[in-house]
Amino acid sequence: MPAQIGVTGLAVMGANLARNLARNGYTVALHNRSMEKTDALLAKHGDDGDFVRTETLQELVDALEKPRRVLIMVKAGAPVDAVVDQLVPLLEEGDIVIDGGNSHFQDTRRREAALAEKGLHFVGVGVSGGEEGALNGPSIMPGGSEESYKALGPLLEKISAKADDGAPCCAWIGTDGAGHFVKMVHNGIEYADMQVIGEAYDLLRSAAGIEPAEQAKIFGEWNRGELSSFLIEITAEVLAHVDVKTGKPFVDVVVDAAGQKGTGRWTVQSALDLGSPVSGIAESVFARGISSQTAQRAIAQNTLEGHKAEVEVPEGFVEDVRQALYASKLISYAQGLDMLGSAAKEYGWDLKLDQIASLWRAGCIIRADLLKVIMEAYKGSEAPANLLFAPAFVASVGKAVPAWRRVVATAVQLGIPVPVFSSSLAYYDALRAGRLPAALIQGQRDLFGAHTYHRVDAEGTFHTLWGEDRSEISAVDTH
Ligand code: NBP
Repeated sequence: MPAQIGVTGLAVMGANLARNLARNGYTVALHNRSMEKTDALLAKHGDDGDFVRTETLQELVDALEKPRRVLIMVKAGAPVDAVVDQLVPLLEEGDIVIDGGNSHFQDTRRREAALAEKGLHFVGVGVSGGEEGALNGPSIMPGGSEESYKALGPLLEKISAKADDGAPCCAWIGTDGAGHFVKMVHNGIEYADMQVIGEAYDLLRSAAGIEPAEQAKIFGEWNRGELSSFLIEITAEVLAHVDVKTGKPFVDVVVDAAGQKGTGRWTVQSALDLGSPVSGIAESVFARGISSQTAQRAIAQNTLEGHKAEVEVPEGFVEDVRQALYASKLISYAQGLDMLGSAAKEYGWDLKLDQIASLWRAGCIIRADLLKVIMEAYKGSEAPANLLFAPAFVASVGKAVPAWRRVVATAVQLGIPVPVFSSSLAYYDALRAGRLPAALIQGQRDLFGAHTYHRVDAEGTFHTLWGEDRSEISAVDTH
């Protein structure tokens, strides 16, 4: 029987997705550049289902039913181009090439356009959930043509995670690179979500002196309320973990320099291109950057003055931190979803934010109870212009604001860095400010560069003749 799908690239993600497909009843043709991974997979997990072993891409292509579906799971970047270049001459019109790796969405757009010219579908698919998710049900974000989704969607939906209501965490996102874009922003939100949890931990430890084992209980408790999420759950587990070698809390024996593979950075770079203010996500990427500047940090510890204020940690601090965490986390989601709105306009995608929130409800790293509420907020024709304007969040974030301000003020006075707590609060305040100092900036720009400005009391574009008579104003013809 011909295989229904082929997988090339059988490192951890490819192997687990292939096993997931086979466990769900599909015949899967296997291929890897070098044979070791193919044979290791078959030796260890050949019983998972129906696999076809192939040694070359030609054999892989020959093993597939038509239209062929070939899932590429190799390292993002040049390896994807190398595999696509080898595959394309072997395929026929209507075949579907799927890239399930973490490719940059602009690469996906380029590849999609190139393959479309040859009558082939190229589908960039965002897959979240790590190796565990790939095996047992990831959250899947496919882009590409709507037509290709008809042939591919049923397989992907079958192997995806299922939300509480049974809905698959997989849906067609939009054309060309939309799937990879949404996955990238998912990862940006993930960065911010992890950083705000880190800031909450740091505050509880450095300001309130709560040790990791005790904090594990606090995070466990928080996981039963509105913060309930995968990341809070694993935080409790990490904080409870004791290092076997030293008997110390695990977090105390780990070097405090956070790594990154680049999708957070891509989110911020893309946000800058779009003019989208994802300040919390950006601060979370920068926070990892600062943490890794270990040499400078070592000098700074003995050189830079802190001048910490003598302040008492306010009563109810733990609950204050919980509320500040909730509000900051929500801002990260609001900023990420707002960025999706901007991208939809820029790249011509019809992104459905309720659907995107829906398929993040299970399988992926940012899965959280909150996503149900976010999904509801975007349902219907009257979607809010910003997540924060949804009535449920106007109320819940509004309630958290006093605690949020106390926490940020305490952190600043004690010299505890809280870049995402504080920048998220600044974003919230900037959105609601009646007047921003942007008016002054426009004045500066007009003075040094004749960049012009708009007036609050008249239509049109203006430039002031700066110099001796600074009162002189001229209307500028912009046409
Ligand atoms: P890796 O990203 O480590 O890639 C290893 C695979 O790429 C191997 O099968 C290797 O073949 C193949 N490969 C390379 Br490298 N260069 C190649 C080339 N020029 N031609 C053909 N094959 C080539 O694998 P992974 O960790 O399974 O991740 C796969 C994709 O999924 C990546 O894009 C990753 O970012 C993404 N992703 C990973 C995770 C995760 O948790 N790891 C989560 C979500 C997404 P070889 O065996 O012959 O060297």
